Amino acid sequence: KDVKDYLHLLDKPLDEFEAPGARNSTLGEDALWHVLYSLGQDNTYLNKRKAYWGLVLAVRDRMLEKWTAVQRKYYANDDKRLYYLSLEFLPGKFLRGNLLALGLENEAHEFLHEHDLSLDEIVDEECEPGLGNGGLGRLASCYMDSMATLGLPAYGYGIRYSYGLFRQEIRNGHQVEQPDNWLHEGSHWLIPRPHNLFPIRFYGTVNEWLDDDGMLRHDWRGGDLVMAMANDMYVPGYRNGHVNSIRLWEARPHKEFVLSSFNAGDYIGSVQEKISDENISMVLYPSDDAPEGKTLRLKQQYFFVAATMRDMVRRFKKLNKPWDQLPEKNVVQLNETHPAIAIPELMRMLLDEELLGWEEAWCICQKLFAYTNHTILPEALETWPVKLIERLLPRHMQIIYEINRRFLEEVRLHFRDEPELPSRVSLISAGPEQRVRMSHLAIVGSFSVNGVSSLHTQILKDRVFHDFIRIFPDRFNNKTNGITPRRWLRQCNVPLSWLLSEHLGCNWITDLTQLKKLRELVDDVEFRHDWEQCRLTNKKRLADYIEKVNGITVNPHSIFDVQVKRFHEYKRQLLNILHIISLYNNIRRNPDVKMQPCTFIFGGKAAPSYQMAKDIIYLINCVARRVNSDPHTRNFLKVIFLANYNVSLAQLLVPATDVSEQISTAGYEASGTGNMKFALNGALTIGTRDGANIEIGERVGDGNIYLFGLCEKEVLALRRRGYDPWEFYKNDSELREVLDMINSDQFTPGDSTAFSSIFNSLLTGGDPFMVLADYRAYVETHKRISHEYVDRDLWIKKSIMNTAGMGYFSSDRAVKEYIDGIWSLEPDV
Ligand code: NBG
Repeated sequence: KDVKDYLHLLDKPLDEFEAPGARNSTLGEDALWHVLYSLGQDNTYLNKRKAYWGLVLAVRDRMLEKWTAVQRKYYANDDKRLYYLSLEFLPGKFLRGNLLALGLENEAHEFLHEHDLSLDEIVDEECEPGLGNGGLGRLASCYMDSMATLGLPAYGYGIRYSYGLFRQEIRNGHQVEQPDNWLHEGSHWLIPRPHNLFPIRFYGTVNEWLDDDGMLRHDWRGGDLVMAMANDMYVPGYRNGHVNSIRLWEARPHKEFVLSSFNAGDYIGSVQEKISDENISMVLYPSDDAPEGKTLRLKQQYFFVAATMRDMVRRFKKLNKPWDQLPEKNVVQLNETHPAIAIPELMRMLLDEELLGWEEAWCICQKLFAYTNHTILPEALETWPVKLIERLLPRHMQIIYEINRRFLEEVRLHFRDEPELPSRVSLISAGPEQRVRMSHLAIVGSFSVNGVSSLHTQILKDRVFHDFIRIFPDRFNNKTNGITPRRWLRQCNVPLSWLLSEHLGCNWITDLTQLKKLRELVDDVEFRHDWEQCRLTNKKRLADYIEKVNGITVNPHSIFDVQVKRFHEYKRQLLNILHIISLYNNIRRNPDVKMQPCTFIFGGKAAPSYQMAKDIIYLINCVARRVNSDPHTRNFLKVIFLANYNVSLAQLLVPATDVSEQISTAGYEASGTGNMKFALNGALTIGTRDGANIEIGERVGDGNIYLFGLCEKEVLALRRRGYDPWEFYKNDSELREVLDMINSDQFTPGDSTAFSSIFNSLLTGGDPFMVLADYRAYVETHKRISHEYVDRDLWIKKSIMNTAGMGYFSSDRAVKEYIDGIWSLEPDV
C-alpha cells in the first residue's frame, strides 16, 4: 500500500485544527515557486535537492504565519512566558516531523509523487543539526516539542554553533573526529534576524558612583564587545496550529557594526580580531557529562545568557509593568548549570542599569529562576576559577561575592552550632585555587531545583546537595524525564504506529497513556502476529543499512541487542563487550551449541580527549573484526559498530531493537532517555537499577524487564567495605579468561599492550565502575534472555507489555509536571 493511502488512519484529522483553504496555494505550488524565486533555479524539472529545499521553504512559510499569530496572541493575552535556556539542542532532522505536525504529509507525498520522487529519498538531503552531545540536548528538544503541542508560551534559547558535535569516522577500529559543517549549504530552517542584535561585553573594569540617594552604584565599562545576533528555529505543535521558536545566538564581530573603530592601518590585525569575535559561537564543546574548563566555554555561556536576558527584558518592558512583576510574567528554566551565570547577569542589569536596590533585585531573581540538575558525577559538577571570572566578568564576580556573603550570613544565623556548614555550602570553594561552584549559585538563586528521575532526585537530596535540603527544604523536587511520542514512535516507527492507530484510534499520539489499552490485546493471536511483523519489517530495514554501510550481513531473525549512547566508563560498554567475548569463547568451545543467533550493535561517540572511552571503542571494533570473520561463530554471533551515532541513526535503530542495554553502574546515570525510546517501541530492557530504569520497571512490570546487578545502596556499601576486583578475577574462570585475552594480542595480533590501559583500570586501577562485580549477574541474565527469546509468544507478549506500560514517559506528561509544579503557566491554544 502507498503511504499516503493510510496516513489519514494514523493521525488526528486535519480539519480539527485548520480550516481547509486557509491558503489558496498548495504546498507543491509553493515549493515550485520557491525553487524559482528563493533559490533562483529552474523549476521546470526537479531533482532531490531542489525538491527538498523548495519543500522546506513552503513548510517554513506555513510555520511563520502561525508563529506570528501566536506571538501576537501572547502579547494580547498578556501571557506569562517560559524561557528554556540550554547550551544544547538536538532536534534531529526537521522535514518529516514538521510535515507531520502541520498535517502536510499527504500533500508532500502527492507533490513528490508527481515528480517521481519520494519523501524517503529527499530527507537524505537534510543535514542533521548536531547542536548537542546526547541526552541533555535531546531532552531539551523533546520538551520544546511538547511545549508547542501543549500550546505553551515558551521560548528555547541557545547558541547557533557553526560546527555541531564532530562527525565520527571509524578508521582501523579507531574513532576519528571530523568537523561537522552542518551549515555548509545554509539552513532554511533557521531564520537569521539581523535586527535582533545585542552587544555583549567581556573583560573591562567596574567603576563606582553615588546616586542621588547616596547609594553606591556600579558601572561596568570598557573591555571587548561582541554582537549577539538572533537566529530562529521553529517548533510546530502537533496539529494544534501552535508554533514556538528556539532562538539561537550567533556571535558577530562588533567591529563590523562600528566602522569608526576599524583600524585601516592594521587591516590584517583588524580582520583577525573580527575572526576571534566570531569564534564564540563557532563550535560546540564535545564533552558530555564532564565540564570543559576553557575560557571560551565560559564566554559561550555568558554570551548566550546575556543576550537572552536582554531579550526577555526587552519584551517585558513593552508591557509597562513594574519590575516586581517580572517573575509573574516570566519564568526561566536553567538546563543544567551551563546558563547559571544568568543569575548574576540579571542582578547586574537590575542593579546597575535599572537602579533597583539589592533586596528588590534579589527577590525578583529568586522568584524567576528554576534549575534542573542532570548529573551527580562529582567531576562533572561545573566550577570556574574565581580569577577567570574576575577577569572576564569583573562585575559578576563582585555580585557573586555579595550573593555569597548574604547567603552565608543567613546560614550562620540559622545553623549556629554547625560551624562547618558555611564552607560546605559556600558558592566559592576554598583551596589553593578558589573556584565558583555553579551548582551552588544555581540552587541559591532559584526557587526550584529538580532532578530528572526518582532515584536521581533522592541522591541529590541524600548526598550531593544534602546540606541545601536543610537550608531550603521546599526547593527540591523531581521531574522524571520524558520523550516525545511524535518523533520516538509516530515518526520513527510507522508500521507500529499504524497498528496502534488501527486498534486504539490515534489519540495516543497526544495522550500516550492510551497505550495501556494494549494490555487487553496481548492474548489476541492475530494482533501478536501483526506486532511481530512490524518488528521484523523494522529489523530488515536496519539489516539493509548495516549491509550497506558496514558491509556485514546480519540475520534479521537474530536477537538485535543494542547499546547506543555516549561512551563513558560509567555507562559500561565494557561490561557488554566482556560478555560478548565470553560468548565467543563458549561457542568456540562447543561448536554444536544450540543457541539463538545474536547481533550485538554498538554506537556512540567518545569525547575527543577521553582516552579510555576511545580505547573501549577500539576494543569493540577489534573484537568485532575477530568475531565476524571467524567461521566457527559467525552464524551465531555478529558484532557491529555503527559509526556517527546521532538522532537520525537512533530513529532507525530504536524500532528495530529487541534488547536494550541500559547497564550503567547503579547511582551514576541520572535518568537516561534512550532507555525510554527503546521500551516504548517494544524492546525489552536489560538494565541496572539505575536512573529511570527503576521507574520503567515499575510501569512495564517486573516480568517484562531484566534488571540485574548491584543497586545504588549496594554499590556504596561495597565501596565502603573495600571493593577488590582481583577477587572476581580469581574466582570466576570465565571472566579471567576474557580479561587475560584483553591483556594479550588476541584481538590485535602482534600488539599485546593495545588494551593494557583497560585491563589495568579494571584490576590494579580498582575498577571504579564495578564492572567485574556485576559481570556474573549480567552474564546469567543474558542466558535467560536468550532462552526466553525463543519462546516467541512469551517474548512478543512482553514486548507489547513494554509499549503498553510506557505512556507515563511521554514528554507531554513531564512538561505538564513542570507547568504545575514549577512554571505556573497557562497553555494558550
Ligand atoms: C544527562 C544524564 C542522563 C539524562 C540526561 C537528560 C548530562 C549532564 N546529563 O542520564 O547523564 O538522561 O542528562 O536529563 O548530560
